[in-house]
Amino acid sequence: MSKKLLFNLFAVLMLTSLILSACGTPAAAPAAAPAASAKKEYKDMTLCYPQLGAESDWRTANTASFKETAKELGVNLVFSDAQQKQENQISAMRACIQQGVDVIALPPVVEDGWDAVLQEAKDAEIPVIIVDRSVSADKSMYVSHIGSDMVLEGKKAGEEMNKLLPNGGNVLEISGTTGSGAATGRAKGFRETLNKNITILDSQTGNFNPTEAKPVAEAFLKKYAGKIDGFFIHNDGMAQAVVEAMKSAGVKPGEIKMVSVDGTRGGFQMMIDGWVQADVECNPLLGPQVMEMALKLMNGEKIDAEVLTNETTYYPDKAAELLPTRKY
Ligand code: GYE
Repeated sequence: MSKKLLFNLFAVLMLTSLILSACGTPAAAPAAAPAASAKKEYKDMTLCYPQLGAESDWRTANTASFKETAKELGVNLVFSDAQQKQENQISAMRACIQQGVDVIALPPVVEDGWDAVLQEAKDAEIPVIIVDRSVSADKSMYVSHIGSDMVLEGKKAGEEMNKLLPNGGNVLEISGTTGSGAATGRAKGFRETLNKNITILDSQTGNFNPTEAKPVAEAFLKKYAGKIDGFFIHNDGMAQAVVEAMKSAGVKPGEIKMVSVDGTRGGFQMMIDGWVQADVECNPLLGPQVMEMALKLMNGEKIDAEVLTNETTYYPDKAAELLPTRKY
């Protein structure tokens, strides 16, 4: 071998080792491949859903949506029912953090009081998606909120009442759970939209629950007998309780106008029977969307910080035709 050839060979060897050391060891390249192929799938997901309770048909449909979707996709769902108590939701969340779930989806019963447990989830690096009602905690404490625009729902209800009582009148409100984003938002939007010639005579909570709303409705019908032109009821289940109370008090369908929220089958039936004149839709079927968001988070993908559900208002004219198509 000539001296020149030897020198050239040496130069090539040096250059190659230089390039290799600059790029890292050759073993580094194949090491990246398993990471890319380890994209998480639904079957790898453990999702915590500390449901707030079972107070309404809306809630039952919401629970079913999560359970059915999890089953279909093969997601391991850690489900619990807090029976409307925030402390139960918080302990369920803590158990999920302990267990090391992948994602927590939280439907908060009320808006305030979540900071500590949200911080604990953050410290454990478990992302939280707020579902349905909102929280008052800082936006940095959770990844996203998906649900309805409750203020908008209240505004829609106010517009319907304005149309139903063009000459003004007196209305009564039975609101949802005190301190919940759903009740606060609906009450706010309603007041912002209501015409000046309509007076809210009284407002009491029925906790989104028909059993609790019934005595409130009975007391209202007694106390304000002959003075009531309209009812704004924060959900269909409580509106059904109002119908029962009106029947007992001898009020005929449509004599007192009623605007309700949710758009459940019960709501559609009340429209068919002439008791409810407008039902503002609120969609509980959030399971598929939430699980899609959770999977994205598990794969390090970005998701929107606020996802609002698209909703409409239903009226008696189409109620009979639409009732068989309703899923909840
Ligand atoms: O309207 C009511 C339920 O938070 C939007 O909660 C939800 C409300 C819904 O109990 O029926």
